[in-house]
Amino acid sequence: MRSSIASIILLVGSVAAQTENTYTATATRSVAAAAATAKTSSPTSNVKGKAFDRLAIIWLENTDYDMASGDPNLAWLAGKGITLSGYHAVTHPSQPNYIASIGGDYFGMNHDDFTQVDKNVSTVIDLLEDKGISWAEYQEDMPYSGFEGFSYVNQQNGKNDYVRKHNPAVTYDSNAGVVDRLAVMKNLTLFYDDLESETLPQWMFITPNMTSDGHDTDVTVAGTWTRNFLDPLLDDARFMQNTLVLVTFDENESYSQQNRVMGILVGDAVPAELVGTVDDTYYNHYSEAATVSANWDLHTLGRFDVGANVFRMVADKTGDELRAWAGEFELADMYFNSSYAGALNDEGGNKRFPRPNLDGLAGSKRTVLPSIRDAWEGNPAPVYYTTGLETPDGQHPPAGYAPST
Ligand SMILES: *[C@@H]1O[C@H](CO)[C@@H](O)[C@H](O)[C@H]1NC(C)=O
Ligand SMILES: *[C@@H]1O[C@H](CO)[C@@H](O)[C@H](O)[C@H]1NC(C)=O
Ligand SMILES: *[C@@H]1O[C@H](CO)[C@@H](O)[C@H](O)[C@H]1NC(C)=O
Ligand SMILES: *[C@@H]1O[C@H](CO)[C@@H](O)[C@H](O)[C@H]1NC(C)=O
Ligand SMILES: *[C@H]1O[C@H](CO)[C@@H](O)[C@H](O)[C@H]1NC(C)=O
Repeated sequence: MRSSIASIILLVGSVAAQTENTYTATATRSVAAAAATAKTSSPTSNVKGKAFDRLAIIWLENTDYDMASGDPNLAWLAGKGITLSGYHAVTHPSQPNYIASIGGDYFGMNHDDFTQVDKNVSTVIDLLEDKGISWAEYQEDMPYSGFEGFSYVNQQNGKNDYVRKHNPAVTYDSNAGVVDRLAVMKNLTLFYDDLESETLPQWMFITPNMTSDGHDTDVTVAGTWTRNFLDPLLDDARFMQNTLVLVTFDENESYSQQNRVMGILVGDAVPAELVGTVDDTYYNHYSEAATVSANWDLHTLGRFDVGANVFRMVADKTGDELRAWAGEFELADMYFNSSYAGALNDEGGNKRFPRPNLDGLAGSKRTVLPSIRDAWEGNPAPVYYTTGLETPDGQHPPAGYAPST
């Protein structure tokens, strides 16, 4: 009996160990087969938040602030909500920005190459599930739910469509190693199915394809796509249920300038008196996780999410204090245009994952997720996270993490 339980556990262990790189087929017949059999699910929940009950995050690509705010469709959208004029990306190129937004760091990443982040690194997904908050990703033109491959091109014209580098959840093995998590990484077609059946989750990350998001095109295409997507939803009661929508960009296009991007908040969760206003508070991609933790009273990752400013309209309701950049280095001297060293940097330097800050966050309103504490307690890795909002960049790296070039 004992030995059969042990062998079942071993079997489960070996299946789980492969889950993160099983679903990669792109040949036409395999895609058809996978599309027919891939597990897809639409769990729902109704956990009340302090400022919103649903969050939809939409990321567009590579656009300077002035270009974004000058686009007529994005300007139209901004007029329906709050413009975030002090929102910053964290480095270049794309991929590290995406992984930072859910992981609280980019761990030195300086590339868009195929990456699997170690299983022991947690993300916002762990924070949400801990409190029973449903989530999903909607990745336009992902060939089937839970696809783990590097990319999938348009089958008619061979152009780029889906890319893994714009899918933050799948890049972390803590998500890709779990079948039930793969089942909620879906394509945009299934967004409309979930809308129709009123099974949209409470947290969702939406990535348009490489044409729609402006990556292979320009901000005019991205702005048009965004307006076409959101215009009907703004009046759709199946979507607007105390919903907040964040539209922003992964990074600025001009690498030689400060990596500031436009952010727009819309939705029926935006208080009427704030519609059409500009919020110039300092934010960065870590504010996305901070805002989610504040809204639903979640734990934290113990990384840069802890110090990041919570979006003001949410902070107004949660009591989180908004701070201005006050670091050793002037904000104007921070370009956030290159990466410090770290585990995911491919140019050398210190390869060690830093430990979440488990002991030095006095003054933080929230505590680190217990499972993160269990995983990292006693680990002698360096810690560079604080309760401050000031984050490093390649030219101002954390101690011990100077880039090697
Ligand atoms: C979307 O995903 C579903 C489920 O895996 C699949 O059946 C469908 O073919 C996909 N749609 C597109 C447009 O790729
Ligand atoms: C990208 O998505 C749009 C619709 O949002 C679609 O028209 C287009 O065919 C897709 N792919 C490419 C390569 O344009
Ligand atoms: C970042 O911006 C600074 C200031 O313009 C510039 O000197 C540096 O070369 C830029 N770094 C990269 C990697 O583009
Ligand atoms: C996380 O995994 C990496 C690689 O497997 C390992 O080097 C590191 O020690 C692990 N950290 C913890 C806290 O388990
Ligand atoms: C990115 O591009 C804009 C140009 O619109 C430039 O002003 C800015 O310095 C760069 N980053 C920012 C900060 O918008």
